[in-house]
Amino acid sequence: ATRLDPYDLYDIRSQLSDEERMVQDTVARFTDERVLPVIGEYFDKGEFPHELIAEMAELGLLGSYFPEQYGCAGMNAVSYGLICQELERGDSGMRSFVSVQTSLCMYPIFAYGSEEQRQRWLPVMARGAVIGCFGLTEPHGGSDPANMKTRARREGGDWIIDGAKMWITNGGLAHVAIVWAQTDDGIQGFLVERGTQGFETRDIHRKMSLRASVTSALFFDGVRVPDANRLPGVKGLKGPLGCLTQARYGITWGPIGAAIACFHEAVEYTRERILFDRPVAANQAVQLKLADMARRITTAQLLSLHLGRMKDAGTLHPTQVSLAKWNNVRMALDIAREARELLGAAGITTEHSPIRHALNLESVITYEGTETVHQLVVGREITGINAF
Ligand code: TGC
Ligand code: FAD
Repeated sequence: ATRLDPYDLYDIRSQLSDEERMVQDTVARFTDERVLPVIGEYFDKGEFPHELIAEMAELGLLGSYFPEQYGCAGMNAVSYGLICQELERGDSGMRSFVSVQTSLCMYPIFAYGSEEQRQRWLPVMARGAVIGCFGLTEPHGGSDPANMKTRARREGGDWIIDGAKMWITNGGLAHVAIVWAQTDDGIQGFLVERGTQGFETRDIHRKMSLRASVTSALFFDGVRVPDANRLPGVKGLKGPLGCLTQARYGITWGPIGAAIACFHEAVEYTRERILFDRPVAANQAVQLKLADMARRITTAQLLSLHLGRMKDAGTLHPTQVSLAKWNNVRMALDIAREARELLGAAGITTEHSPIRHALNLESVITYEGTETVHQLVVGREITGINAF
């Protein structure tokens, strides 16, 4: 029998269209040639590789699934997933950048913005000329965004925003922040441009996770924005939660890439390292671990592909996204830790990827809804009882 691809045991690639395969190959090449040679160093320095933004834009990776009339590539949901997977095979920070720009910033403008807002922002954001950030989480607790303290009050034709947001990806880089604030009419979204008086950002340092990504706090002290900067199409928590469904869908794919990177290193390393006169991979105890990694990666791949087909068919339910976010991030975090262990001492430096991925995935399992939040969403669906 022919040998299977160890990183795609179910030949899931055969289920992709030619266009989807082309997207995957293009992003894979970008990761191999542009990200992998430098990312360990960026992680060590605690910096985001800014110079790659223009290249990602050139490849159509920013806002990939919005229509061409807004300067975007008009790709489907499965292609967006493959972009996330191949970027996160490089580093979760690269995928985070694209998740935030695409699903948390361009999506609300596309879905809830006016036609003028779409025309003004989407093409420049697709080009990477304008970077966005998404401010939902507040310092007192991110899991319960309904308890929002940031407020926007009407003053004539303007709005005055007061409050703070915490742990905001791209905050310090962003030209524009999508800020969710409580109003007399429920939660609403506002576009706040850098340089607006009373709006400050401060980057968060000493992170041991997502070091190659900018994470910041946002402060709003009497920030005045015109009503034209309010997203008119949505009111209530379903606005930001609707964006999260888009981003979380991509996050079901991303960690598959991180897991494949770790699995790959574990296989190579244990095949080559000779101990007790035989390759480490010749031991049953080691093969059990590698086989188990392959099992979990394959299951995650099938979940995400099925989810993507449902998203393209328009039948996706947010609870289905929660189940896959939970499963796939947990899968990747466990595999990264196990791969680190199989590399022995070599696994503790960023010369190899598993510890970097494991540290990054500690954020991924917390952001976009902690693992517990997603478990409780699934539990509520099953029982009909809200346990939050
Ligand atoms: P509930 O009050 O029942 O619902 C409010 C309204 O929202 C609707 N809805 C959703 N819509 C779309 N997608 C979803 N996932 C939705 N979940 C709920 C719902 O139908 C309702 O609509 P309506 O019309 O009836 O008003 O809210 P809930 O009880 O479902 O929410 C509770 C809970 C805990 C699930 C929710 O608050 C939650 O998800 N908390 C976690 C918050 C979170 O994930 N924050 C992430 C911040 S952004 C981030 O982390 C970016 S990291 C990016 C990166 O670097 O990659
Ligand atoms: P908390 O909500 O305080 O939770 C603390 C603990 O309590 C968790 O273990 C949680 O699971 C548990 N818990 C909470 N409620 C319950 C319950 N009912 N039952 C049992 N356990 C419970 N946010 C943004 O808005 N935009 C961003 O761009 C963004 N980027 C981020 C980037 C990074 C690197 C990180 C780490 C976070 C980012 N976040 C962002 C914030 C992220 O969404 C929050 O960290 C997350 O929602 C959890 O909120 P919290 O950290 O305040 O934890």
